[in-house]
Amino acid sequence: MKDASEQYQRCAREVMQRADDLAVHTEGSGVLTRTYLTPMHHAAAQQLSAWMTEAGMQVRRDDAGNVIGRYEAEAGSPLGAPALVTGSHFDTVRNAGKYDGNLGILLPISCIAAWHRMGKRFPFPIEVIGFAEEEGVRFKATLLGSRAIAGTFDGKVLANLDEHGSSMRQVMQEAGFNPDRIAAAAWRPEAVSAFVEVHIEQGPLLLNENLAVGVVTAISGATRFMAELQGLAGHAGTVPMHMRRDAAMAAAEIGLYIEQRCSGQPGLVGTMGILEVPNGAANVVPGSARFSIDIRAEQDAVRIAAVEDVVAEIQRICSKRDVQIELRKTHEASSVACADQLQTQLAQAIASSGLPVRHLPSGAGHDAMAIAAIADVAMLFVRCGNGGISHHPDEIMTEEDAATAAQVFTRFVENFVA
Ligand code: HGY
Ligand code: MN
Ligand code: MN
Repeated sequence: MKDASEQYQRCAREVMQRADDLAVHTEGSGVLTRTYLTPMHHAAAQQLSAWMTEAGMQVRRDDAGNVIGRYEAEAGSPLGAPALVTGSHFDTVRNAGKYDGNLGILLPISCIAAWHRMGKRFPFPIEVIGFAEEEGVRFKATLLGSRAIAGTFDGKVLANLDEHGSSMRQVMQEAGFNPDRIAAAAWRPEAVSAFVEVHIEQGPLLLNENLAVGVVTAISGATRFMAELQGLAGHAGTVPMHMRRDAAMAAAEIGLYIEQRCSGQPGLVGTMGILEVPNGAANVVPGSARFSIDIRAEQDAVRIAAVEDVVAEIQRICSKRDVQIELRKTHEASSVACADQLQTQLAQAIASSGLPVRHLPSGAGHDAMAIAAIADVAMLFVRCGNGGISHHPDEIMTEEDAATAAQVFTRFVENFVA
């Protein structure tokens, strides 16, 4: 037991140090921002690839930019046996925390490095995937890496432009990837026995209940839009209020409706994360505005009803204010239930580590949602500190909880039954 706990402590130290090491690959000075296929994103991919190689894995990249490490099965295992797959994303939101996504790649790499040092292998191969893009920040398209693996990548997004006017296709080609080969990069369902993702909770529940880890029951579905409003600019001092076609006020009224419509129903949330007046000025009535909408719920019917009401109200507000709107859906993912038999195995791994077992839903979206198209999925949540804050530089976790997660992940793999 002592040796094992030393193994987990060593793993945890390595994970925490590497989270810091990976955070230096950022576009922002003094903040962590790493968006899809930037030079910093490539540097992070190189670093992950090096750590995977050190851990005894064969490493490859697919044409979506995913970094994939394979830890072969023990000698004598049947050739072509399906793999236990794990991983998470290494892109980030703007001004992000260090652990969202990255933990789910670093922790399995360090556990495999320990097994490699011990010469320990399993009767099945293990694949660790660093998904290249999950957040949808640069090209307003999400889960690109996991959709490519799942065979659900929508080629239409290749035409999406970033803020500099570069298309995803162009950026991929400049990076040496062939977007027309993404479809061929999709994995066959029979190649995967299960997918388990380790991820920080990004919320306060485990912290409030003083629990280090939890088993995810389901991942909330989400619907996201970008909206461009076009009213009429005018002089702030001379245009009477009743004659205005103020795009910012239309956006504000819409935002307040979203807040009101998404309040009061457990698990339903609505967010206007982007709200901008392009080239605004204090003495000009805003002629244009743009904003995002993100609506989520554990039950798809609840989310779909809220989305329908919000879209209808947007049309009413814009027509009342004589403001034109272009509303573009940028993301839609149904809620995904985690496989019961994998939840049971994670729960057993937690219980056998002497810890209470807590099941909880995920309000955040994850790569597991996309991989669910080809395999049973499960998620192990790890406690966040600072009130559970995430998508923020104050996102924290402890080395002790990383050691606990390493122990639970190890026990899960050691006892894994497909
Ligand atoms: O938005 C999400 O839920 C995830 O962090 N991409
Ligand atoms: Mn995130
Ligand atoms: Mn994430």
